[in-house]
Amino acid sequence: MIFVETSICEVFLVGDEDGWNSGINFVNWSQNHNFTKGDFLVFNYLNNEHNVYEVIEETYRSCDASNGVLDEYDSGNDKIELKEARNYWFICNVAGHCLGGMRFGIEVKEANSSIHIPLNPLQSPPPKPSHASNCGRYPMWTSFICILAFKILSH
Ligand SMILES: [Cu+2]
Repeated sequence: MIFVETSICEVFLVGDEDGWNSGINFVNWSQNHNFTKGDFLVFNYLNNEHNVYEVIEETYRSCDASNGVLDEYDSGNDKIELKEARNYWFICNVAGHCLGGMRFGIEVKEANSSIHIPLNPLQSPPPKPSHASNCGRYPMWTSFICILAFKILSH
């Protein structure tokens, strides 16, 4: 398999099959993935129980969203494109949830243009259900199919 990294995106389902919920260690989750500019995060949750705030680091640390809020999402199925190579910080702003662990920060890196050729493709791990590739360069409906595909895979 040969692919050019700049032409793909990955879609990360936050919390994997558990989704964006209480009782999950999202710092652990975030540390198990590498994020590249152009990738997407998908937050799945019941929209009357949680929400997603993109905040500055200080707000992430304090869990006090009275300031430092960059964006708010509450659809229950929020797909957020990581458009810039920088740090992103996310919290749930339902009372107590951020302090209870519904928060994480990620470092989004610039895409590099190197071509990857796995030395032994037969031993490559199978694709994980939490991400799908080849979405970024195609129209939105293709991204939707990507999401659909990994939703089906993760059930
Ligand atoms: Cu919450």
